[in-house]
Amino acid sequence: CRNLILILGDQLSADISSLRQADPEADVILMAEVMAEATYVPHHKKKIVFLFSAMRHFAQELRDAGWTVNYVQLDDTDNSGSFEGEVRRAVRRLTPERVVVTEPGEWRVLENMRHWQDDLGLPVEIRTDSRFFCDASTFRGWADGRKQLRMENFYREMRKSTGLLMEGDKPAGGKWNYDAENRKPAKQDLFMPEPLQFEPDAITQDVLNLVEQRFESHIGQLEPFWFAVTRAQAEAAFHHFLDEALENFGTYQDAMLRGEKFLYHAVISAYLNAGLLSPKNVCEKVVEAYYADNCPLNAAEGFIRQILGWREYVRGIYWLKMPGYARENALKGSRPLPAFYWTGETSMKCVQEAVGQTLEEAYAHHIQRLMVTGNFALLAGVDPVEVHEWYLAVYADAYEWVELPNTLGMSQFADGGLLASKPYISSGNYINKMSDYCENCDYNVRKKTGEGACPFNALYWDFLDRHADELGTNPRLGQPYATWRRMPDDTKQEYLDSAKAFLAKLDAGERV
Ligand code: DLZ
Repeated sequence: CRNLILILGDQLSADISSLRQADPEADVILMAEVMAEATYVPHHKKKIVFLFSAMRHFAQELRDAGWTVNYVQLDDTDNSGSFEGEVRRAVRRLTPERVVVTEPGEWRVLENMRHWQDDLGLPVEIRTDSRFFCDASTFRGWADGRKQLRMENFYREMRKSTGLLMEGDKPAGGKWNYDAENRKPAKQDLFMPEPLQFEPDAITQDVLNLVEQRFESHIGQLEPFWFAVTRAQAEAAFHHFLDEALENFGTYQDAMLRGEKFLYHAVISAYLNAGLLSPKNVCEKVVEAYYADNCPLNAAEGFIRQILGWREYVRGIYWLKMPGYARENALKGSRPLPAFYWTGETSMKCVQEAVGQTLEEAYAHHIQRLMVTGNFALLAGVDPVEVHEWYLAVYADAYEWVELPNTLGMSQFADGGLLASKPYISSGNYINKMSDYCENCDYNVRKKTGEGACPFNALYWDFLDRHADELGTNPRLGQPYATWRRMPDDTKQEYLDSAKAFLAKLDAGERV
């Protein structure tokens, strides 16, 4: 063939740049399920099923559109187990003039790809991924010479350059940010929407069987499996969100409720990140909904901020700072990740719920990730690399480019404040305010120290005390540090003793 076009598992978009100017008569597409990608962290079973099934459906759509697709299944006898091995085999088989690929989302894969041209002895063209609003070099241009790389500034630039939710040169409604309206707790509601769910078809059923056999040791519940696995299904799921949940998405985006895994969230991140949905398209649809009076501005702006602002910003940071970024550990976290992150076996109701639904669905929403599991790991001084690898493994939407800055930077403050202007920490009080977890917990959120007290309470003050050197002058922590300094010594000591006793139990592997 002329060009061998490699399409990776998170490039399932018909307009992917590797297919530009391609010719179905002369070019061959290669897609491969490979063990290296399925195991570089032990991905959740549901995540692997989602991706393999979505890949197989995408290959089928390409064939229906007239393309020749060489699709390598995980259990094909000659499967070499890696991208490089599969490209090498395809080059032998098809003797192409050149290999074409869209840049991968992860630094690890790009590093490997850079050797292919020499190793294979033929041209390897790596193209920019045009599915994003902002490519790596544009981000670098924005970042150049700035002392601080704040998301808010980047986001405003992106609003101006795309015109999304802009009225002339002014933001819709006159303000850039409606976050203050987006922090309400929610109540249990019989009419809470659910994400649209899909029955597994024969292709998905095959993959379910494969994953059950080959990835037995990986965590996570395989069934019920209900994710969208095609673009059409993902679009239907997104339209369902527009109709049913967007209206309340903003107001309750930080709320948490027992047994409510999704609340008013869109639950489209796995689809977006695999390429089944287009970020540009979903943003345009939300802006349309706002101007058609189908949702309030705080919902539309909150949504746009996540996709146009935050998602693009973390990708920019990732490519700006890798590979060193993955090794940063500003607060020197060193504790192993507690075993309950893999089992959900803890008496802390909030953690039990967040981890429990993660094991079931390969999904938790951002406040569960940030203020429950992330908050706990940060307060307990867990090694940020272990925290990072956990998030990368367990969430269906997690690829390193998006997950690493979110975990290591935003959640664990391991980059020393590049992403976040303060660490995202809280005592039990915040969790109690935003959820109904605490009223159903074995621990007492109102009890500050000692037996039966919510562990987040003592851990919070212990964290601040432990990191006074690094964080004591942070202006955004002025208030808590002032409170801490004013506390009588014996009160302080009670907090520190309480935290110490809890961490000793944790380290001894006892149930906490
Ligand atoms: C995440 C993942 C998994 C589990 N398996 C595969 C695979 O077998 N084949 C594939 O092409 N892609 C897979 N992926 C997604 C890749 O890890 C992802 O494309 C790269 O890390 C670049 O972001």
